[in-house]
Amino acid sequence: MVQKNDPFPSRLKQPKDPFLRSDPVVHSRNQHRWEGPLDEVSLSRYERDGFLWFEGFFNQERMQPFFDELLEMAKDEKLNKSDKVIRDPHSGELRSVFGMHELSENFSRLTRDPRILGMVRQLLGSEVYIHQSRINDKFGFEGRGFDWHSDFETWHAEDGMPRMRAVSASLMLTDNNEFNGPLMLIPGSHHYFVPCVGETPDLNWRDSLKAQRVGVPDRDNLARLAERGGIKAPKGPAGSLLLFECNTLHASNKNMSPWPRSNLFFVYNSVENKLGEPYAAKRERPEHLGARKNCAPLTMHDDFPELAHQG
Ligand code: 6CS
Ligand code: FE
Repeated sequence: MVQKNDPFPSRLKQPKDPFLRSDPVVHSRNQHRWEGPLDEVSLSRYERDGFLWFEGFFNQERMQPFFDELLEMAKDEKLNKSDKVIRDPHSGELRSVFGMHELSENFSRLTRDPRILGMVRQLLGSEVYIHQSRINDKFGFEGRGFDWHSDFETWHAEDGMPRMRAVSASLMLTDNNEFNGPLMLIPGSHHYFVPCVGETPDLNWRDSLKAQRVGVPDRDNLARLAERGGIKAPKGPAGSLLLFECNTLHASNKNMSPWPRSNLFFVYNSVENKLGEPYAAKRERPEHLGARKNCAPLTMHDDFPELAHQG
């Protein structure tokens, strides 16, 4: 199942050492590098760390309707029966909802926000489309964590994403603080591809979205990368935004606080990096996990043109 000449071999029988990536981190070339909202300081920080944090990117009030819509969705019987909704096997609470931008016009518009889309196009150096969208929800006292992983490792192995040319925009729908299981990242880890041991089970996604078992780097390599880069957990109010490169290692803890932690993720992929055959899985995953049909380039949509340049 593992392909020959795969530039990013993973799900292997034997361990293989991590190696430096060959793909650029910022894909816009030459003078195009500066065509977009990000200045050189931000671009080089993104290259160095593999993520950018924007505290209070949107007003808190702007996020509330999205959180309310999520609570409505949680009650939607039909949606709940579909495999777009992932529930925690222990508590039965909502863990993830996939395909948000196709379920709701409001979320769809948000993916096309000019400021976000402008940055994403600048980083990926092309037109972009949504590869996957989801909300990861951690209810108070319950919401469980996510083990360390690179999203790209999964998207390459299980979805056939050819290169490292995607970026996740994570918008905080609730405050993220040190108690409610904020996302943790290893700065600089995106420079290395860490091949993982363990064959992909058939229909792996049915389990992996509840608790990931394959595609998790071994502890020695995690320790080495964390020793070098440290671990960061950006925290801030609802409306804050995290942009992170598809190969940046990340994880999160259980929510031990009474407060919910809901984060929205839009994964943007370059139109020049569309999915092929999975590199290390028997079959393709469903459309809501890795888009193959709905890959038209996104066009900007401004919800608040009258507020332009005022946040
Ligand atoms: O399998 C996936 O595509 C998803 N799973 C995890 C744990 N992170 C990224 C991605 O959304
Ligand atoms: Fe992830």
